[in-house]
Amino acid sequence: MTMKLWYSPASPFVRKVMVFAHETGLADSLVLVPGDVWAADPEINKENPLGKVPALTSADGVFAGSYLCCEYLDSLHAGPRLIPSEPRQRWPLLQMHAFADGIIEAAVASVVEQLRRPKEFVYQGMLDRQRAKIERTLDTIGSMALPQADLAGVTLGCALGYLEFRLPQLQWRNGRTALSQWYEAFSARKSMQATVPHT
Ligand SMILES: N[C@@H](CCC(=O)N[C@@H](CS)C(=O)NCC(=O)O)C(=O)O
Repeated sequence: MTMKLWYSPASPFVRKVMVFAHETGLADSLVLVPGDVWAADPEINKENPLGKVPALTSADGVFAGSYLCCEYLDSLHAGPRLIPSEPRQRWPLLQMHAFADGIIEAAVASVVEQLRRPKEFVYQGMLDRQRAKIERTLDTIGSMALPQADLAGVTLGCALGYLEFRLPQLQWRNGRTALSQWYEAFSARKSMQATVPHT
């Protein structure tokens, strides 16, 4: 059974779904459909009214947003769940996922502010606010148990990869040795190597 993944090569949320698909052995079931979310009338709007990538068009319907896409993919494979249901595993994992996902949100907001707005409308106060969120959350994550290759690990890997790709000036690794070592190991995984972002 193939599914359509509405896709953009630079989107960290799309990468999250693709890495998740690799980790669950489902990558070959995905057909990547470029979704130009910044075009005037993108095709994607017909299937995802939010006009955002990622969205997954499947036999069971269209799933919008990276979390739901991953949750759906997790229901399709026979291996260990990457989003476990057992409460002692589930809640810490979802807490880490929320922090890592929030870093992606803040980073994407900064990039949109810088790349999509006319220069005269770029608001430095907004950029500073997003940067502070990213710094605080990285420090919080650094004090937590770092994840395995589950939903939380996949999301954290994509978040850190996106910071390096789009916001290298943040130098997120400075003073964060353990997190940096975790990322080195995680980004060497096949799933991450197969999904390196590009413009
Ligand atoms: N919460 C969503 C966020 C998705 C998102 O913001 N995608 C961006 C690309 S990285 C997008 O499509 N932006 C277009 C827009 O906001 O109109 C998710 O987890 O997938």
